[in-house]
Amino acid sequence: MQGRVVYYLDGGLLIMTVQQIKDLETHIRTEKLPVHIAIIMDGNGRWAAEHNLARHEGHRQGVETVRSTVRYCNSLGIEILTLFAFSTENWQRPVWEVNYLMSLPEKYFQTELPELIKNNVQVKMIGDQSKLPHKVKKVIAEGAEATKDNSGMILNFALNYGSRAEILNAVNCLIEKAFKDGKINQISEEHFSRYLYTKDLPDPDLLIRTSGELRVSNFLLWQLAYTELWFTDVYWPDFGKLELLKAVDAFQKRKRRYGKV
Ligand code: V07
Repeated sequence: MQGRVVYYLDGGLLIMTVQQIKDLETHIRTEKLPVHIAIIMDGNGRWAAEHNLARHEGHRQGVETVRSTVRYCNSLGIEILTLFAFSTENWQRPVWEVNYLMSLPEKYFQTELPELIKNNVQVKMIGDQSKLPHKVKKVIAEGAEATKDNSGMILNFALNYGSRAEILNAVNCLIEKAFKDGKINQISEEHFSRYLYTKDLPDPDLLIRTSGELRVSNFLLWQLAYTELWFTDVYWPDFGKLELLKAVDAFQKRKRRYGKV
C-alpha cells in the first residue's frame, strides 16, 4: 500500500495516509510543545520473542529506535529528551544480557556522534556512573565531552538510574553538608532539587512508556509530580514518528492544572 501507513489503534485498524501524518505534524507544530519528554523504553525482549529472535536482537533494534526518536524529537523542536536506558535493577538480568546492554552506548556513539554534533545535540547523563564498567564510563564521558558546547536539544541518558537511590543520595549529601557546616536548616523543594541528578533540567512535561506496562518503575519519582503520563502498547522497537506525534497530540489536548483549579 504505497503512501499509506497501517496503524493499530485500540485493537482496531487505522489507516493513515502520509498526508494525514503530515497534517497531524503541522497541527502539532502550531500548539505548545512539551519542553521535556522522558521515555521508558520498554518491550525489546517481548518484541524479539514475537519475531522469534534472540533477546539481544530486540535491544539492537531498540538502539535503532533511539536513533530515529532523537531525530524526530530534534526536528519537532523538543528541547530535552530523557531516555531510561538502564535501571539500577537491571544488574539482576543474566550476565550475558548486562554485558550486551553495556556495549550499546559505544555502538550508539560510533555511528551517531557525527550526526549529534552536526545537529547541535548535547548529550548528558543521569544515574550513578561510579558503578559502571570503566569502558562505559570512558565512552559516555567522551560522548558528553564531544557535545558539551552544543546549544540545541539535550539528549539525557538515564544509565544505572534509580529514583529512590537518587533521592537518598540527595538526602545524604544534605546530611553531610549540615554536619560539615555544623548547622541544620530547613530546605525548600527548590533547594532539594539542586541535589538531584537532574539539577540543571526542568521537570518532564510528558512521560511516555511503551509496551503496555502502567507503572513508573522507580523513574524520576520526584520530577514526575506534575508530568502528563502517556502509555502505549507498542513495543519500543516499533515506536515510530506516528507514535511520538500521537503522544504529543494527547499532551496538547490536556489541560495542565498543577493541582490548581
Ligand atoms: C540501550 C536501547 C534502547 C532500549 C532500552 C534498552 C537497550 C542507547 C544507549 C546509550 C546510553 C548512553 C549513552 C549513549 C547511548 C543505551 C543501554 C541500553 C544500556 F551515552 N540505547 N541503549 N544504553 N538500549
